[in-house]
Amino acid sequence: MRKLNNILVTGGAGFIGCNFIHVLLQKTPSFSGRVVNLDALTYAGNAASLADIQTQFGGKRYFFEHGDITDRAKVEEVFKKYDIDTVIHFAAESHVDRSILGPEAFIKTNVMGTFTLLDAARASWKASDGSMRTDVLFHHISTDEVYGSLGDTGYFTETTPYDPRSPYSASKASSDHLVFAYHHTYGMPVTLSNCSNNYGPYHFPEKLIPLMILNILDGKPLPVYGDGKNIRDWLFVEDHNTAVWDIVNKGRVGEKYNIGGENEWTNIDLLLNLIDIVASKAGLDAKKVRDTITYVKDRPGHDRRYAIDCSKLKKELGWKQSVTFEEGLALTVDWYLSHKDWVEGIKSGDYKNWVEKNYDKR
Ligand code: NAD
Ligand code: TDX
Repeated sequence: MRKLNNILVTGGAGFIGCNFIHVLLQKTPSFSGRVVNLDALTYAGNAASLADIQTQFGGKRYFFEHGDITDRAKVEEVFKKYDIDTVIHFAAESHVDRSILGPEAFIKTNVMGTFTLLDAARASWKASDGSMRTDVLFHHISTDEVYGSLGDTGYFTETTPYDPRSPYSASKASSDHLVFAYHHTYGMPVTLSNCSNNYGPYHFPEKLIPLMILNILDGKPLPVYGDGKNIRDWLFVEDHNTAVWDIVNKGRVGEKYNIGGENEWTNIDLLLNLIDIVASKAGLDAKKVRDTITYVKDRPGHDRRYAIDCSKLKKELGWKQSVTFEEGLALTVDWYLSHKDWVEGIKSGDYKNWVEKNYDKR
């Protein structure tokens, strides 16, 4: 029986991880355990995203550990200090464009970091007879990008061969292989999920949707890569996280599950839709905003289309999306309009000082 008492969330100060911690601690009454957030607070990590969690649960059910997943001694210390029985591994370098400009950090965090966590878990989860405990779980968060790029038809399934094409997706593919290697070789109980593009609150504004929302509000150009016809499958972040929780609770050990929105959009159609939503909520002239669309040089190796078949997750675990794209985009735009402090903190860079200003007062 899985324990799920002391959960180590890596990368919990990032976009999806911080949403996960909110869902788990504030909206999951069946969970009464502790959450430890191990995060290096890179440029993408924002401790202010968890300020309410710190106030409500800090030192009782929520613990922040500032550290790097490649630091073996730190990872071992965390396993021991909190008696970790479950790992939910979100931490990663996550932006494709950054991986093109500087791949090394992606190899270090996504490959070496995942290896370090797996190996520390293996050492920590040895039973007294030397075998691997079976009441523990390592859940790895991965991406649909490991499967490569689709043409006009077809879907990624769990058996689609890996064909990563960017340094980011290659590093994630590598981490996926390491996770299953630890399962097959050492008997580590693992599950893995490959999800499509997420959107929602706390999304760092280097990614398409938050970047466009903020640029529309600031009257800045809206950069569309290539012909704007690349297709992504979009899923509201809370729906990703309920799927993760279902897999962690009920997923079969040694299995992978695709998670998706079943919601494909070309980038340009998505942007036109977003312009209408933001313009109507912020009182802007949508036509004038459309004039700021600027086609720019394409991303090298830009994958054309991603589309996920998530029927295994739906059939086996009974998960489904709870929010339509229309509802999710409206919620997201409202969130950015009503969280000006969070946005300003990022724009000014002040979010980087949050730890010094707040956590050190504990
Ligand atoms: P993010 O970039 O917003 O957050 C990453 C977090 O990891 C940050 O808090 C950062 O500080 C932390 N981190 C980075 N390197 C670290 C290190 N060496 N040690 C400890 N912490 C470190 O990323 P995200 O969008 O929240 O993505 C989370 C996970 O989900 C990633 O594994 C990503 O590959 C995967 N994923 C993301 C999407 C998406 O649409 N964003 C879709 C599918 C899968
Ligand atoms: O300014 C932009 N203009 C533009 O046309 C940006 C930032 C992006 N794009 C395009 C590129 C993609 O076709 O929009 C699409 C989405 O781009 P991103 O937001 O960078 O996401 P993507 O590259 O699809 O990857 C995301 O989804 C899968 C996450 O960043 C990954 O971490 C996740 O694994």
